Amino acid sequence: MSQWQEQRPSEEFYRVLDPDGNVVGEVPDVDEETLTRMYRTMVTSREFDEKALRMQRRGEVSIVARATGEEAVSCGSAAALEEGDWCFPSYRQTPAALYWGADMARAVAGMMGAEPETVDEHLPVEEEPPVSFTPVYVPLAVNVTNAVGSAMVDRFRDNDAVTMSYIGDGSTSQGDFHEALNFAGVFDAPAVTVCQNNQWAISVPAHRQTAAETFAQKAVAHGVPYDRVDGNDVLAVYAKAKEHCERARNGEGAGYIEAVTYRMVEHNTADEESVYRDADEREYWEDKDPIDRLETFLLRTGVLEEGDPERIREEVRDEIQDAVDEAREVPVSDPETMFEHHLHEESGGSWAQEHQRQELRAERNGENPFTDFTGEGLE
Ligand SMILES: Cc1ncc(C[n+]2csc(CCOP(=O)(O)OP(=O)(O)O)c2C)c(N)n1
Repeated sequence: MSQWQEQRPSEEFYRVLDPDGNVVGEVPDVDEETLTRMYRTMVTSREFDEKALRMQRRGEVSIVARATGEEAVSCGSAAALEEGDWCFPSYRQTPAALYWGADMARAVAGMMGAEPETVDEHLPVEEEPPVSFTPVYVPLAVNVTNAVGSAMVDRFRDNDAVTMSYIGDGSTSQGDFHEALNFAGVFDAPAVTVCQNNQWAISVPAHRQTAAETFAQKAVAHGVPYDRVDGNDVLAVYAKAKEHCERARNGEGAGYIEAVTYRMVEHNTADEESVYRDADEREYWEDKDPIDRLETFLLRTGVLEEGDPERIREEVRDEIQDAVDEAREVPVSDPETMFEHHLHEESGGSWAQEHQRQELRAERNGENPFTDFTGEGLE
């Protein structure tokens, strides 16, 4: 018996395609090439997740947080960005990075534990993506404060760049999120914040996360214009993200989107979802799969032809396999590099850091790692 039953969100949100792929709203002005790129990105992300999971099960990767079922949110919103813009992702925005051409082999090498320096040395960047991505943020909500600060820099410099950041439903309970949105509202920062409401924050369902009716309402208090969209409808996400980006680019200030989607898999590979949620929930959401929805639309409109989906899936599987093969060639980083580039490095490191370094050295020398370290000599 699950501890919680998710309460289905109201469907009072902006939608272009219904779950069966029928057009029920205004189709945004997107050319065929972009539509195909969105589709391919979402398929790539899904296949990438599957591959990463298999690598995790084999012990090649320590932990994986998949975007499965949520691909339309970050793909549709990132597609609204333009060259020169900024993206501050959290850990579930693989599709945003893939849309803008992130190098897969470099990403896999990082997941396999290679330090950035090792990755740079063995898989140097060949071409920077036209949109700048910060590294993935794990401490929740700090990416939103950082994004708003970065957006202000562009404003002060009269750059017309837009900065987009992502936050989960649970993370909107963090103070940083409110500080960021408040600042963005007051100072008209060209920052668009996307709340990827996937119904769960690990084991806490959305309805236990807030007493507000929707996560979109959280923007009201901060005076930031907002929209609530069907997060499994990539065209709806794109259309609203485009509007918010254009407003921000024209100096009209910040924007906020709540995209309602569903985490179709576990929180990450260290989680066991059956402990806290019922299996039938997933069936309900599987019918709303964002990839199937776009695929139906593209086949009906002739953007994709019979056989294209299978061909694309095969192509991306090969691409992913090539990237994994490349990443496997990257040598293991020296474990001691984890102590480098810390804030206190110049003063010799903190006592705790130095202690850990000594323990690691002892262990690697086959000695007792539980050293009796006094910290003498440290400032
Ligand atoms: C500041 C901070 N507190 C706690 C955590 C531990 N933590 C990692 S993910 C997570 C849940 C996040 O849920 P949500 O924001 O809904 O995003 P989702 O994982 O569902 O995409 C928590 C509490 C963290 N990473 N950072």
